[in-house]
Amino acid sequence: MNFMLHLNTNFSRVSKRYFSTAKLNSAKHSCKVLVVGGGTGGCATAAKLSKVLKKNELIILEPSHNHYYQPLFTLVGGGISTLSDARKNTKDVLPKNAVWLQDKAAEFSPNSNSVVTEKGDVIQYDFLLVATGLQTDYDKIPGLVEALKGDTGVCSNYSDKYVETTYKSLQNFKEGNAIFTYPNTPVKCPGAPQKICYLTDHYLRKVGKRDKANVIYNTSLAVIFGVKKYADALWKVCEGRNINVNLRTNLIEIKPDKKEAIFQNLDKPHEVTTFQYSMLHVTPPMSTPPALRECRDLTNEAGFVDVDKLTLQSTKFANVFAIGDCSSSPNSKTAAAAAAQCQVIFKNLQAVMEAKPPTANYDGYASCPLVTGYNKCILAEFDYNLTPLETFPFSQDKEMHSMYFLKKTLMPPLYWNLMLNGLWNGPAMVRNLMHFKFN
Ligand code: FAD
Ligand code: UQ1
Repeated sequence: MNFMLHLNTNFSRVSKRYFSTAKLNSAKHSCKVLVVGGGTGGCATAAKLSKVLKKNELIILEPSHNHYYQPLFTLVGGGISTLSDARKNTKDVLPKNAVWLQDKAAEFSPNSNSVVTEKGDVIQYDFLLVATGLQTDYDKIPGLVEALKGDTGVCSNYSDKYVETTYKSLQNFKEGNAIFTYPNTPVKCPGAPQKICYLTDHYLRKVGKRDKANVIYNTSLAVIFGVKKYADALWKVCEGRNINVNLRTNLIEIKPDKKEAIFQNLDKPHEVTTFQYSMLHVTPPMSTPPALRECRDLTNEAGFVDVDKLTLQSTKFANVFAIGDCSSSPNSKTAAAAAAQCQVIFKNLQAVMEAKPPTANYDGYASCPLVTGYNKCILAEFDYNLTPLETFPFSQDKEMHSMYFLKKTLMPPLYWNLMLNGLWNGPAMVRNLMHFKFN
C-alpha cells in the first residue's frame, strides 16, 4: 500500500523515457515543478525554487541560447549601451540546481498536467509556472519586416534582432520627420516607445540637427501615460521639446520604397493619414505565444493566462501560476513587476505544494524608468490602482540625473546578480526603509 502511494506521488524524479511511436528521439519527462520560459520572470522564480527543490524536481523549458536584459534595449537604441551588455548565455543564468530543456512548449494540457514540446517530448508536472512573455509580431504590419532590412531609417528597440538598427538610424538622420509609434495591442514596458523618442530629440540637439527635424509620437492610446502624475510631467517634456503627440493614431502599413507610414485614427477608423518619414521607430504589435493562446482552458479571450490578480494562481487550475508579461494580471508589463510577482508566486507555490491555500498577494507594483534624455529620467512607480507607489522620499515626477544613474548603472548588475538569482523581489523593502526614515 505504502509502496503504491510512493509510486503515485513520486514527483521527485525527472524520468526520461523514449517513445518508439512518437517523433524520433522524443522523450517523456516528469517533474514536480515545470517552468515554461526562462526569461526574466521564469529565471528569477526558478532560482528561488531551485533552493528548495532537488535538481531533478525542477525543469525549465526555454528554447533560446541567449538571455536578454531587455530594459537595456532602450539604451542600446540610444547608442549608450551595446547589445552584448544586454546578453548572457542562458546556460549561465538559469539555476544550476535545475534541469534545462532547450525546447519550446507547443501544447499545454492542464487537464492532464502535461506539456508537449516542439520536438515532441512530453513533460508531466505536478505544478506549472507559465512565463513565456510576449512575442513581437513585426509581420502584422505590412511592409515592416522588409523595411527593417538595411539602412532605411526604419528601426525598432523591441527585438534583439532589430535593436541595433535604431542608433544607425539616429546617426544617419539628416532632416525630416522622426516618427515613433505605439501599437494597438498590450505591450511590454509601455513607456519604452516614448523613451526612444526623447533620446532621439536629445541626440539631434547634441549633433545640431534638431531644427531640421519634426519629432512626432503617434500612439494608439488615449493618454500619453496611464498614471496621471507622470502623464502630466511627460506632457510638459513634450511641450518643452517641441515633440508633436498624436493620440489614438495607430500604424497600419509602411511603404518603404516611398518612405511612407500609414496611420489609422482609432476613433474614426475610416480616417487614414500618410506620413513621410526619414526615421521611423516602430513598437510592433505583441501577443502571447500561439501554444498559450490556443489553450483556451488556461487563457482569457486576449490569450493571457487567466490568473487571480492577487495570488497569481490560475483561476481554473490550482497547480498553475503565471508570471510576467503572459499573465492576465492587469499591471503594467515590466521586469520590475515580475520582480515583485516572483516572491508572491514562490510563497503561494510553496503553500499549494503543502496543500495550504495561497495567501501572499501582489499589489500590482510596476515601475517604468522613463528615460527623457542622455542623462535624465523620470522614475514612474505605481500599483494596480494607478496610484504612485514611489521608492524614494521625494516626488518622482521630475527629470533626475540620479534616476538615470539608477537605470543605467545600478539596475543591470542588480538584475544579473540579484534578480536572476532569486534575490530581488522589487523595491518594497527599500521603499519601506526610505519612508520610515524620512517621513
Ligand atoms: P521574457 O523576459 O520576455 O521571457 C520570456 C521567455 O519565454 C523567453 O526567454 C522566451 O524565449 C521564452 N518562451 C517564449 N515562448 C515560449 C514557449 N512556447 N515555450 C518555452 N519558452 C518560451 N521592464 C522594466 O522593468 N524596466 C524597463 O525599463 C523596461 N524597458 C524595456 C524596454 C524594451 C525595449 C523592452 C522590449 C522591454 C522592457 N521592459 C522593461 C520589459 C521587460 O523586459 C519585460 O516585462 C520582462 O522581460 C518580462 O519578463 P517575462 O519573463 O514575462 O518575459
Ligand atoms: C526594478 O525592480 C526592476 O526590476 C529588476 C527594474 O527592471 C529593470 C527597474 O527598471 C526598476 C526601476 C526597478 C525598481 C527598483 C528600484 C530600486 C526603485
